[in-house]
Amino acid sequence: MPRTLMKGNEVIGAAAIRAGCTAFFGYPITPQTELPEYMAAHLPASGGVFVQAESEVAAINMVYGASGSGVRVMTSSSSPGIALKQEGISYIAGAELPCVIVNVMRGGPGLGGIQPSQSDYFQATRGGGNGDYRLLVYAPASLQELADLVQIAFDKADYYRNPVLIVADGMLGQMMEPVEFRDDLPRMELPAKDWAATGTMGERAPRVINSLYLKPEELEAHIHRLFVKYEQMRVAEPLVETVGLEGAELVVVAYGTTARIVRSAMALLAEEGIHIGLIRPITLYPYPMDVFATLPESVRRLLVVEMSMGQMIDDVRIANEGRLPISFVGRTGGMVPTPQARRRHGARPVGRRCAMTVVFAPTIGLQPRETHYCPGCTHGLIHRLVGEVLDELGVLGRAIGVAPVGCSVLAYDYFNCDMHEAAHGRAPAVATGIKRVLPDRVVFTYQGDGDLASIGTGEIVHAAHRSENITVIFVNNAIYGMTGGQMAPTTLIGQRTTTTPGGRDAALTGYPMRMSEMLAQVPGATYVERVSVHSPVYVRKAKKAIRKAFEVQLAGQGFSLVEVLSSCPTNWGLDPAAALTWIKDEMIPVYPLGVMRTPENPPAYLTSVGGPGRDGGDDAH
Ligand SMILES: Cc1ncc(C[n+]2csc(CCOP(=O)(O)OP(=O)(O)O)c2C)c(N)n1
Ligand code: SF4
Ligand SMILES: [Mg+2]
Repeated sequence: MPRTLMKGNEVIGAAAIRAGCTAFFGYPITPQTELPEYMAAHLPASGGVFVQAESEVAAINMVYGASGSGVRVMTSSSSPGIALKQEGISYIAGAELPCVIVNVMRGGPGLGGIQPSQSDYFQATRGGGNGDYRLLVYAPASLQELADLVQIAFDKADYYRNPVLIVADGMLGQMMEPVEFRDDLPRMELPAKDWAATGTMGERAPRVINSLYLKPEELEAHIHRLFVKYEQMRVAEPLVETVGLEGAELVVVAYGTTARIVRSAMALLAEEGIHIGLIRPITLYPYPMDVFATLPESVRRLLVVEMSMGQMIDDVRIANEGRLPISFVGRTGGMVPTPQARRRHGARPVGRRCAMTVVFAPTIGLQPRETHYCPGCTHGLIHRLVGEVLDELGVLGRAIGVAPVGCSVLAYDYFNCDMHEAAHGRAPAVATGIKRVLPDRVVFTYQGDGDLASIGTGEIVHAAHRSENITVIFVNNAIYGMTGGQMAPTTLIGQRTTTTPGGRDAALTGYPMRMSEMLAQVPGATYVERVSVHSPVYVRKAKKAIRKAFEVQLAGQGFSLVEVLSSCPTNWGLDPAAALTWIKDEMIPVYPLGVMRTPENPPAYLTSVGGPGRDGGDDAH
């Protein structure tokens, strides 16, 4: 095969397809989004299936279903998304299903940042979810190794009937290198998938894909069986690269991107006549313990280098068995060590902020900040409307907002009130917690369409059902803005996005979700209105609706939501003016504007379920 210059995330997709992967289920998250995008563009053409799931939880359970049906299947994500997948990974390991999972790691804990990190080592090597289980974990350091290991991973997964995890990081995912998809990779004799539940077709006894063993002695026997195979892995699978151990007094232990940086440092030191060695684990589980027992006499000290606060160091301690002193150098939070090991604590990631000229008086509902939103984006305008309403209602001091994960993730920088930052989709649950313990505060969420209508559908539906006395500002721009323009549940039929490159096709990806219409059916939803901000007259109407929603909360009447049709010129590929026209011409016909629920006119059917909302003031809960 010729060598091709490719990006890391795309290499993973191409290698998986070569390995016979016919199903991919994912959810957008930086810095791995190019991988699902690659699969969306290439997998269907090679006869496979691609589904952009509504969340990582759904994606990993789609993997469970496809793997249990006997096909080669893959999913990928980045740290917070892999955290969400842990329940499913534990079930997949328990049911002994093969699959390949990719974690393009970024900094944590929590939402963290999007820069490269290695701080999911514990999560990767200690199981990650509940129960006694292990994954085979590969940590490539180059795109060629990534291409090879992805293909090998599918064989290993089938051989051991176990998930195989590949950990990369944002740097490997984003970098470009020449890659050859090799035909001479070591292949394995693989067992038949005589356990797959594909339908008996009346020709065999039923099969069950399961991880439930109610009798403790049966569960123990099952786990013992799993551990026989982990023991086989422990003996057969450790992979390690060593460089320059002979004659070295200092040996560095590093994996993945960090090992590349150490190689550069070694070259720089060699120019000064200093010789150090490198141990680069390629499998993180099983850990290559044996290499530490056979180090040359010259070695006096080990130095562990990681992009974390020191997670692999525990395995090095176990492997070293107290023979040599161990030191540690680590950068964390997305900081990458340099070959010169120079610390540049002052350096900050470059954002998308740009200066704007103030042309009208600001509201005190917002803080005087430069905006990070793209030119022509209407997020900022919607912020202003909310800020003005909070000021005009005189509730700024007791307002508490909840920001989502999306382009408005930095909403806490703008609103001039207390703010919480929530996990992706969870803002209505966070708002519930706040409102229940501080019932006299004015609590609102500000959420995008991916956040509210995809990963967070459960939370918003249940907050409305409970008639939580909160106000939701739902910004529908028909796309995932922040992650670079993937399909959202609200994307229009025919609309091109990076995961629907041929235009959204209802037969494959379903129909645009009309959340306001859905939520207006919920008994506990007291006030629901859809507005737009594509021209000044509509902006005024939008402000009126936002004010009404907060008034409903202040009257203690329960759940209020205003859906605002908003622009994303950047990902729609339109200039700001054309984007506003697109809202009018394309979005409004699909998302008609208007009031769908008010406390004054509850629909007749609600009498049978006890009536909507409540009254009695804003401390009614
Ligand atoms: C658990 C988890 N999964 C995925 C992501 C990546 N992510 C960040 S923002 C976003 C989508 C945002 O789209 P939307 O809610 O429509 O807001 P917009 O950017 O369009 O305003 C996603 C998927 C994440 N941060 N956390
Ligand atoms: S990507 Fe889209 S939604 Fe995000 S700030 Fe830019 S224009 Fe606005
Ligand atoms: Mg959006």
